[in-house]
Amino acid sequence: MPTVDASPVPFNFALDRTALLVIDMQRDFLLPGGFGESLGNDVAQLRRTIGPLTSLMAAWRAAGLPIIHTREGHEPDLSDCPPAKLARGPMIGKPGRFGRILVRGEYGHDIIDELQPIDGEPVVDKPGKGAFYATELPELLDKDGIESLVVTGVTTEVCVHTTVREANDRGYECLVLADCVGSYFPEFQRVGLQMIAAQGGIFGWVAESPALIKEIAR
Ligand code: TIU
Repeated sequence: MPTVDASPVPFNFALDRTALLVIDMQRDFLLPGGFGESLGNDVAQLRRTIGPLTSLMAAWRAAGLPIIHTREGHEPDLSDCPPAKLARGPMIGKPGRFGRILVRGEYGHDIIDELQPIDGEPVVDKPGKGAFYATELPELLDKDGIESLVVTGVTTEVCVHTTVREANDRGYECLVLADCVGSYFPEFQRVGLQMIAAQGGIFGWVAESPALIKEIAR
């Protein structure tokens, strides 16, 4: 069984029971001029994940292992956006530089060019922060007998954390890759990762992607 050097202890996983989750690597969050930047955020904090994720996805695909992508967003009529979310996110559905913000089918809602899914890789559209809520993800994982998740994407303390917490409560083991997750806020990145591995791995493990790539290439 492959073992990855990780915090708080090495992470062991079965290759045929592990999926790579790539969370919300969407133009709205990552592109200069997009929704994230329009809120005053520094997209460079997220864009540092693109290089490591490109390498990881290439290695993962070469090994024939499953990748599942997610996107946060809503139906064009926003019927799946709770009023409470809209009240604190009034930009949702409004025109942005890359189309209506966080609306399915818009250019900004889709995944950045560098990390586009290839044929056969599911893309899970989610109305919430967590990838398990109101999505087909549970069935996708069940179908393939997945027990462990390698979690990547943005943002560390929002959609990545929510998904890792949901996954924990459902019995999945989660390895979060520090260089493949990003937050607009360096402090949240640092503490968000600490929170995963604290207390003996209360939510899972944290590692760097080269340590994982080394294992799957063997
Ligand atoms: N994908 C994700 O994290 N959605 C967010 O809303 N992130 C923020 O940091 N706002």
